[in-house]
Amino acid sequence: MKVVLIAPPIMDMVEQQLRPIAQDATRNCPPYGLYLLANILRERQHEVIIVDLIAAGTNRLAPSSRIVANADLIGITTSSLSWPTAVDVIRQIRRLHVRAPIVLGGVHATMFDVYALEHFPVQYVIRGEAEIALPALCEAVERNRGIETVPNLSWKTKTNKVIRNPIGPLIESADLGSYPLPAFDLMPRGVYQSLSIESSRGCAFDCSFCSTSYRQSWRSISPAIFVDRLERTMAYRPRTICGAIHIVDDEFSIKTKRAVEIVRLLETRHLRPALVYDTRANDLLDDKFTEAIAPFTNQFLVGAECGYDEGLHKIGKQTTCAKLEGAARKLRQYGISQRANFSFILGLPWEGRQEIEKTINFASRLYGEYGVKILLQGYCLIPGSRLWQGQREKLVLTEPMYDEFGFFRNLHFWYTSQRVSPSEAWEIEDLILGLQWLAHLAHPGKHMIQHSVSWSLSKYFPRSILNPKSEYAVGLESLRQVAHRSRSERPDERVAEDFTGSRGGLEATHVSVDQIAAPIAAPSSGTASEKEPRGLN
Ligand code: B12
Ligand SMILES: C[S@@+](CC[C@H](N)C(=O)[O-])C[C@H]1O[C@@H](n2cnc3c(N)ncnc32)[C@H](O)[C@@H]1O
Ligand code: SF4
Repeated sequence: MKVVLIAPPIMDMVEQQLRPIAQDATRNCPPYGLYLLANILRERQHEVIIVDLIAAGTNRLAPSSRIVANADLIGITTSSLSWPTAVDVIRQIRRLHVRAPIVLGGVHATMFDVYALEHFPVQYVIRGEAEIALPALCEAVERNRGIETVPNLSWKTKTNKVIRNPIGPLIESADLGSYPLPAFDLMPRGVYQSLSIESSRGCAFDCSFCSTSYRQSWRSISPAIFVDRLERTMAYRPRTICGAIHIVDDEFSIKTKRAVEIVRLLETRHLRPALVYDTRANDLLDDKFTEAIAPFTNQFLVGAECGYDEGLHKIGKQTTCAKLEGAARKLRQYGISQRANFSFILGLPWEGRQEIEKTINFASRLYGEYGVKILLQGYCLIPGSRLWQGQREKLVLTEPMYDEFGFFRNLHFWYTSQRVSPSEAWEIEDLILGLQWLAHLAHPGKHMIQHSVSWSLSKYFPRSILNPKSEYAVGLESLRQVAHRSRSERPDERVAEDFTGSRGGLEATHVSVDQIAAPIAAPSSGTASEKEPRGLN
């Protein structure tokens, strides 16, 4: 059958235009899962077309409308940040009067399968792994029977009742490497920075902020099979911009001994990939691993998260600040500290200004002493984490809140996730800006401290309106100004009118003593003794 697989990018309004943002603006690597599924289906003789809207940098389906119109099944991959684009794509498909069934997959649809089926014109959701489920669905759709036996499938009956088939067994380690490589031949040339490859699936940990799918469940491809796959993947490097290979594992070095075995195989086979991967500080403390991986490292991310032990403990990170610092020291020793990105989270739900500053100070010390890059990321309420689930259970957060473009700068998210006031948040921004400036002087052009200001902060609480020295009256104060009669008409009235000075603070010397003493409810432009409302006659 003809299957069209669609990858929607994360988008938002930038300069009044809907544009790809975040990682999808830089197109780090192709979506591994979608390209992998394409080849699994091709192996079963299905005709597959990938409509890679991440690569195309758009949400517009129009250029692919004929392809979509000819499909027998349309698959869309989803993450929470790209979900608004997926919603838009679903609507475009139906506006084209395409009736082919739509199947959703990926982390967002897995979490919200019932919601998606009940609220959007889609027929199927595959929850979790789709290597077995998607070919089974294609077969069932082709034969028009057997839907009830497709593992992991949620689907709608003719009467629109949602049925959730049972989840099939997880793919075992022995089978994880038995699938074909992703369909990199379908990947457009010169668009993605690097290629993607999987060496293991899942993570042994369960950090409270993290939304990864397979927690406390880790499976891996054997080093020999992985290196074979890596060598075959490397053949596609000329299709990318920088030729690096991004290992998409949650935690590549969870078993450092295994990672060292992989490096030894690369050495014996004279392979020299430039690897991008995620690792943990605890793993980097193992000299054998860090020394071995160093020459193959292009970039890597270390989930550092907090600059104080209590925070690390609350997250369940199973590490300490001493270990984070030990890891940074080792990286300097092996000469790869500048390739490390220590990722910290600012504004976790329990954090006030003091905790945030502890993290910033600790992070900048790691940069200053050991030369690692630091990423300071504002805490984001992304569905799927333990922290998020707590809020969902209290109905503070709900599924529809993630349907619209720009949901991440929704003010509701700001209030439900922040403990600092907007003014404090700007003071923290100033601190970071100062550090960034120093880092720029020491390492020009290297962006050693990366951070971006929260969208809600800059949109809803711009510095200009928070500045207490602002010289203009606002809101009710403005209304009161326009309501005043002139001084000549009411010579006895002592008004708090100052068009040139500042509002509030010590400089507001025109405010009368009566006014300061007056109860809050009294009109500010009159004295407390005036009982009659003015301006009604
Ligand atoms: C590698 C990775 C990246 C890479 C590459 C992304 C890419 N283009 O592939 C980079 C660094 C660029 C990245 C960026 C981001 N990521 Co990321 N990323 C991952 C990671 C670690 C692996 C993804 C992966 O390839 N897995 C392996 C494949 C095989 O699994 P899969 O994609 O889930 O696909 C399987 C199923 O889901 C399903 N499936 C998938 N698609 C489809 C489609 C159909 C039709 C069907 C039927 C089935 C199906 O079948 C596949 C095979 O079993 C995941 C965590 C994880 N373990 O999944 C986080 C993860 C997906 N990322 C996450 C986040 C938050 C981000 C960023 C927003 C980070 C940021 N601050 O900018 C960006 C957003 C990018 C984007 N487009 O969404 C979150 C998403 C949470 C959520 N609720 O959506 C995750 C879960 C990480 C986490 N710990 O919380 N990411
Ligand atoms: C995908 S995570 C995993 C990193 C790696 N597996 C580890 O644990 O070391 C990458 C980093 O993004 C940041 N991050 C993840 N979820 C976040 C969220 N909800 N809000 C802000 N930052 C987040 C964290 O700093 C995290 O370490
Ligand atoms: S943050 Fe990293 S270590 Fe923690 S659960 Fe997520 S992937 Fe695993």
